[in-house]
Amino acid sequence: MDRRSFNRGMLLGGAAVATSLSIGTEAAAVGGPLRTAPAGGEVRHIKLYAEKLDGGQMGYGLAKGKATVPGPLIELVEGDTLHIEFENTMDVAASLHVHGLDYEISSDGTKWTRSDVQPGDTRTYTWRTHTPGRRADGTWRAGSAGYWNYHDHVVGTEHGTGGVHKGLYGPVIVRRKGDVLPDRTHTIVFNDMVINNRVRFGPDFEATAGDRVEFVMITHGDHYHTFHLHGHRWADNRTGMLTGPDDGSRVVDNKIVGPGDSFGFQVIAGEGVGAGAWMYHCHVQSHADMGMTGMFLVKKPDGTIPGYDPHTGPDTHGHQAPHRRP
Ligand SMILES: [Cu+2]
Repeated sequence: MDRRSFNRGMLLGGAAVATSLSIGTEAAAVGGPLRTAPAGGEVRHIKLYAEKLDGGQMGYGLAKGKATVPGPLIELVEGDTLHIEFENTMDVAASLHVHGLDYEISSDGTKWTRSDVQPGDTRTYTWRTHTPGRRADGTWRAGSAGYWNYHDHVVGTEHGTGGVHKGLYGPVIVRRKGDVLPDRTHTIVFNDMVINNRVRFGPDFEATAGDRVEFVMITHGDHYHTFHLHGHRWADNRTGMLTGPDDGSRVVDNKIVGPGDSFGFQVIAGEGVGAGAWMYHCHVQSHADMGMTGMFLVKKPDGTIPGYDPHTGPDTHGHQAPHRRP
């Protein structure tokens, strides 16, 4: 199979439905060879649906009936072009607006530019990406690589305030050739005072010590937050990783974030600290106290987590059910 393919679920179809558009292959065994992003330049096509969900929520999905909050991870390599056939199955107009990538005004996803999509209609949005390089005038042009995000820009107000509030948002990763690929990627979205639109407490994420785990962190809504992860840290740069001993990027475990922001990083689960139920949370104290917190559950190879009882754990964590807010 070609390295650059849709993930197994999407290729096989049927019962297994992809929840992301991935450039990766099967996860490497722990301690296996490092996998890196190939060169870009492919032209790819996907379908994306906007759907109503239970409890008044809305979501994006790669197949009908499969919408999620957050929406599917869309992963590209610099040089790739993505055509997205977007179908609005809802009874209100909606759209798709992306940060960080190259798009013509016809793919802006706003009412102002008439690039919104009426109920039942379909529209193709095109996102392009580019590698870094020198302009003719000698200045340096940044590449598209980064941790970005997409969201609705139409529902509720002409800024998509209602759509974003109800769950129409998702992650985009553009990698650079040679970037290290993770074993898996998780998305954490601080949206107003909740995480991933759950009523109280964010989702828990599981890993085995030694896994290379990537987090994409996005912020929406009306508030500023500080994202904090226990026991792990990252470099405050494009990849979250230092390139070597002379890389002066600041290393942090806490980062100020505001609406529209997105960033990402990779950690080796439990590196130097071992397995455990490592909290992540907003570090604004009142926000944490209101439930803006979740767990990074790092298991030992035998599957156990020292000191963690899901039923009596700190702050009554342990529930896995998605509690969507009304
Ligand atoms: Cu907060």
